[in-house]
Amino acid sequence: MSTLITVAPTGAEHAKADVPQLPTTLEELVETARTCEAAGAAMIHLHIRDAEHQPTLDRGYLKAAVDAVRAETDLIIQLSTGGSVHDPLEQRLTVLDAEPDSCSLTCGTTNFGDDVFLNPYGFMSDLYVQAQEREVVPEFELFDLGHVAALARLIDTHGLPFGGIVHVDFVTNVPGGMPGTTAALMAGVGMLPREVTSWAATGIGRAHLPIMAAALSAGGHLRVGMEDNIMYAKGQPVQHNSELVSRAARLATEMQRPPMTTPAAREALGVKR
Ligand code: KMH
Ligand code: ZN
Repeated sequence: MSTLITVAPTGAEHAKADVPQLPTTLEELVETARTCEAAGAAMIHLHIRDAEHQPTLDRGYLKAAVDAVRAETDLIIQLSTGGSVHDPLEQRLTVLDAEPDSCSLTCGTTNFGDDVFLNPYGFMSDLYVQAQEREVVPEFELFDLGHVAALARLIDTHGLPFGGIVHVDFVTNVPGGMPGTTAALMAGVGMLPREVTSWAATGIGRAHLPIMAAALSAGGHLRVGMEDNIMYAKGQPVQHNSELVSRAARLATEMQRPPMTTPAAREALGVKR
């Protein structure tokens, strides 16, 4: 069994001024996408920044990024519908207008440090149905165990997502969400509804490596990237997202689960060709 490696290169939380190596311009994003694909990533989870390096959901910026990454790589392009904690729900739904292959769909509200990452059931439900209608494959982001129950409710209510596959990603160690421990991850995996076909995991900050090891050993897939973790090791900041992808690919290969190719990932996730 191979390993799907997703790179989340930017996120909405880190400031370019604090982390200059964060890819925020279109040129930096495309270069990052190319390098990470070569290092073993098959999917990219994108948050877009504007000319001032601030998070944006502006359709023009999103479409330009989708088009450029699509032109330059074979990566599955997943746009974040989570955006930043300040983005209004209505605008988060418009992300689908940029025609990504995949979109994130977080399955519940979470405390997010001192902020709240809002995901009321009505919003999740609208996003689920709109993704079905537009033939976009959702990746269900699970920040907490209650989110697993909400996912089951969405599937029961609306049927399977576009593509007929249910792929989830446990986002662990967000301050306010589930801890980045093997025990918490395994509790979540044990609760997954039977419709779930594959799962991945990421650990924010210092949970990055422990969660990677736990996921690899338990048959899960991986998400890595500077959205989740800006330290390669103690005292050693990440200089480029490809360092994180390369390490994930090396570990996965050693575990006899080499990186999944992009065509295999499209097949596995039910993404349109
Ligand atoms: N930036 C977080 C508030 C997602 O991409 O869907 C939400 C997030 C989840 O990153
Ligand atoms: Zn994200």
